[in-house]
Amino acid sequence: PIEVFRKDYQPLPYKVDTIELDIQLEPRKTTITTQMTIISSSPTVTLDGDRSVIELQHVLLNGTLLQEGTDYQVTASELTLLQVPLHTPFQLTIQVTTIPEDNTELSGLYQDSSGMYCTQMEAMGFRRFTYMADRPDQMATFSKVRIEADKEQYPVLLSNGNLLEQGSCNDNNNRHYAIWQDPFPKPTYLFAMVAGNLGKIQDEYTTKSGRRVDLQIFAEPHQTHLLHYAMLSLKRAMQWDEDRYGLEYDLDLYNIVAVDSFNMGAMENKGLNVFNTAYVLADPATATDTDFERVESVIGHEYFHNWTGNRVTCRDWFQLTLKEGLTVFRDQEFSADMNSAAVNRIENVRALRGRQFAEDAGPMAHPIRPESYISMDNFYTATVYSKGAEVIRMYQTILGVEGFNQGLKLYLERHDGQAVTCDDFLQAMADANPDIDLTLFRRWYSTPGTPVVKYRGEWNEDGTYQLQLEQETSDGEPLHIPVAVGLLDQATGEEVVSTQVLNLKESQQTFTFSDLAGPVVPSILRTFSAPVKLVPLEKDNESLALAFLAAHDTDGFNRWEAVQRLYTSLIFQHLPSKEESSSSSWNYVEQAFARTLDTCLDNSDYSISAYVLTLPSESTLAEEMDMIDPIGLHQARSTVKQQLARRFESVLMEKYSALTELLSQTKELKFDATSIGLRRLRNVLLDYLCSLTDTPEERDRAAQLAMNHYQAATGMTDQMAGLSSLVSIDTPHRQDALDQFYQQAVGNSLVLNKWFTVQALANTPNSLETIQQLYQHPDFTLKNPNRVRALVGAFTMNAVAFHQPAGYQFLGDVLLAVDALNPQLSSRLASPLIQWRKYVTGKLMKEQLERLLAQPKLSDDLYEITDKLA
Ligand code: BAL
Ligand code: ZN
Repeated sequence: PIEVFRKDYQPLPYKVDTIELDIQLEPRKTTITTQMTIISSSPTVTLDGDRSVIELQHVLLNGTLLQEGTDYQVTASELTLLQVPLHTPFQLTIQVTTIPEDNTELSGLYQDSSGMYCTQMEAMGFRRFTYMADRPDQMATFSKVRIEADKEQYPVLLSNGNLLEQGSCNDNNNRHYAIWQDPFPKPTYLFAMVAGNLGKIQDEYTTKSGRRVDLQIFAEPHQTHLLHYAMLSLKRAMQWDEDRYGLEYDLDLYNIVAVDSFNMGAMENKGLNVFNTAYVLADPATATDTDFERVESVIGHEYFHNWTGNRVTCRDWFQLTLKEGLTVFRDQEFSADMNSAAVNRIENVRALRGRQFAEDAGPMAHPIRPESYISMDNFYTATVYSKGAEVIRMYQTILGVEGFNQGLKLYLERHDGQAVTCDDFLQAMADANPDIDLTLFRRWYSTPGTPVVKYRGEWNEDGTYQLQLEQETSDGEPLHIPVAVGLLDQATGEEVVSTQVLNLKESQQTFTFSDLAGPVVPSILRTFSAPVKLVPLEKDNESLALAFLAAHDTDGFNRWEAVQRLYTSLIFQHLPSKEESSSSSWNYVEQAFARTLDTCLDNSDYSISAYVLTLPSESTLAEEMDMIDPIGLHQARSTVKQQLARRFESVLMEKYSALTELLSQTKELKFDATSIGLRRLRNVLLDYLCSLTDTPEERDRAAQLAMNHYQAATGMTDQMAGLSSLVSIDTPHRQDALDQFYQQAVGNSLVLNKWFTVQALANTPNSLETIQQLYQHPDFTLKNPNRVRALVGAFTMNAVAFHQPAGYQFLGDVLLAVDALNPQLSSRLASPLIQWRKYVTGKLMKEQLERLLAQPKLSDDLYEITDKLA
């Protein structure tokens, strides 16, 4: 495997100006003819092409057939033209053939399980389609894309841009063609084509400058009724980008296609987004509230890429966060505006801590702008995406919303139509805000690891409060960290200093607040103003301060955070290695829990209450431990959950019933923030109540409650909540419900995925056996990434099933099987193993990695992440 370094970037010595493609689709032999105009300052021109999937037929230069050996050479990954005209444009024609049916990597041109043809070119799929300069700084105009296929099997033929022409083929009446043209020059990774038997829904949107845009969303014909929420989300996203940033859509047509077999969530190809069905199909009967929220955010995300990604793209793949961090930030802001900002922030921080912090602490830790890669596919990570979005958010925190918006405007104006770098982004932000020094901020792009910020406060009788902040980073050098702080009066709980942003730029800095009437309690890192870990320098009164913040903080995020910290400390006291727990920890948790539960119906922040009542996830907790005992951690968390359930059983039941009553008042299932919040809260209460299963009577009660919840459910959210509780209880209802759910899932791949997942996550002693049986189920297939993630991905999150010798062995077996088909998928699934060093069972996990490394045919993707054993 070859490692590529950021420092080695070189511009191409030639430019491909225009590209014409002719694609003759046949499952066993598709022929692709490319004509391009090139101008070169070098006598040799090297194009990328993957000989394992494409077969070169011929090469013509200005119409003359070239000879292999004398005129060009082909290796496994390149085609080199040995003598081309210098400084004058020439025409190159290349014909290749490929077998889409055999392309199980789902990169390049492939066939989905329904038989539809589709493409996925990011990051380096185009070289699996034909020979080309397959890199993002090479932007060409795709002036003509002609797709030809069987008329009956593939009535819909799509590509980027505008449809110029379509019709029957003169020489064969069974075949038809379509010709597309994209006026915007683009890199190869944004090219797409689709051919299939598809249904669609359509609508239109008029931009604020009056452009009428036709909107079409395609799916398999029996799925089109599931596309309406995506359409609504698309129109909202178009409107929001105009309102918030003044950005309008730039073509007359916006197409989206839903594909069942897809490695990523979705893809922002210019004018033709391709979506994983999981992020576009949704209706109340088949999708949960979380699914609906994801559809809205991913539709938004891909739409927002049209400016941040497509109009201005990346110079090289090391700059991926330039478009991804920025676009995730934009989709987060969109979701916050459409729903609740506080809820959205909590959800995003939960996700960041659960995944990105672990990445930053593991062997694949990398800065948001990586320095090297073997397989770029391995760097579509939580670090590049989610931490990248946090870095963008910090610009906004430091510069203010107005300053940030000016910077973004300048960036897009200055670089429209270009492929640029993260440095160019920072420069635009700096130039638009000359009064603010961003010199040190640049280090966020090159520093891996999660910084730790430590604090200590001191109240002085002269009415001042001194807050001492220290930072620890992976390289020992300081970062520019915006720390949002407010102060609360210790006696009254009132906020006496509202949120201010402190610019922490040194290893240690002290900030002084004056004119205070009395002692204060600080609320630090409000709304999670930087992606850091916050810890007190003195632990003595930490719990007391957290309990105070849990009760009084005006910042909703930090109130939630304070309760999470209290839970964490209590759970850690229940680890097998700890001898005793302190009663004060329990008292603080009990008070915070009681207060939240008592008032949870008093205002409409139901989602916030739900999240405050939810214990931190095992992955978030694990992130705070030097050495992880996964089973001990699982048990400690379960113990605290049960203690809370037992202590508050009657109030939990009372609120559960009140929520049932409230929800039953609206006949129609609604998806606004309030209705989602009501369901979310009720399902958290259900989860607590169903954790009480120690005696046969308790088990019966829990099973009955879960079964009733499941059967009375009016939508998928409640159905899944009931079923999730039920599958972890030893009761005959369990299999009945699973069988019933399976019947309901027949014919709907996404619902069937849920059936697999709910069982893979079940908290039962024999869950591994169940999972292994499901792996043999006729509906299980390694060819559909969603199905694999639904079973195997979920399995790795089930501590009891996964963290045992047979569990590691099973994952090793699966990885070998998946790697032979789809390396992008195998390398993703392997990520739980690579954290082996932090686990008490690490030796066993490492053995599986060694086993993989000993395989002669391991993919580069899997090799890169497993080869970190030393
Ligand atoms: N560009 C890959 C998919 C996405 O992040 O939108
Ligand atoms: Zn993206």
